[in-house]
Amino acid sequence: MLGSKRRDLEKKMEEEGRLPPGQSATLQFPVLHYGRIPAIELDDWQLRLYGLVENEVTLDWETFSSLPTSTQVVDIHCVTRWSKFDTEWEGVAFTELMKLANPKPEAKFVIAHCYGGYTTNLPMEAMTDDDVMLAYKYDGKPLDPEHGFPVRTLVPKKYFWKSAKWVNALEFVDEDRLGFWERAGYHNEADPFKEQRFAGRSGGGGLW
Ligand SMILES: Nc1nc2c(c(=O)[nH]1)N[C@H]1C(S)=C(S)[C@@H](COP(=O)(O)O)O[C@H]1N2
Ligand SMILES: [Mo]
Repeated sequence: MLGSKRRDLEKKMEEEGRLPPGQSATLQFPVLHYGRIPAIELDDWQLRLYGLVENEVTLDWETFSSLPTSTQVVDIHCVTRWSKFDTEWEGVAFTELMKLANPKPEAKFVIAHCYGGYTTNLPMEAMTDDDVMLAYKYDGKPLDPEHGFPVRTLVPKKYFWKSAKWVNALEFVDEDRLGFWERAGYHNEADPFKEQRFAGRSGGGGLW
């Protein structure tokens, strides 16, 4: 049964230290976002790298999808308390894009901008981690529209709201600027293992 499969997985992940506090395992792939799913044509799609960079660049699909890719298997953790294990993604490493844009030394934060207006912010150190990518395949197939087609950021060490679906720009800035959920009171650092769900609160407490 699904229920016992789920619980067995959860137990195993807990034993392996892969289940963050306050999280439950899911075998599904829940869909969460604010607003509607944008309809994006590959012919119109663009990714802009701008702000404090030596080289401002705008990539079209053809150019972006010919960049070297990497594949990785990671666990993802949503602040609404589900964790999904061993998810497989393919895409372009953030560090690969840095080679094109060449951020200036003053660039300390990165703001991801999305079709539909969603934003999320992260420090450069978090973005340059070797598991951060602009993912365009999940489980060997193009992303589904509801999961961010054609491209999303993937920052697996943070709660999943920091992984921006339908991304269309990365802005490099010197001072931090809160994104959509961060302005609404979510924790700016968002480390699931420290249970950084909400600002001004280190533990899980309250709202959920
Ligand atoms: N553009 C955009 N990206 C987004 C969101 C959003 O509302 N808009 N929601 C975030 C949140 S809160 C979560 S939990 C994940 C959910 O990703 P999924 O629907 O692929 O599971 O997307 C994140 N990325
Ligand atoms: Mo979320």
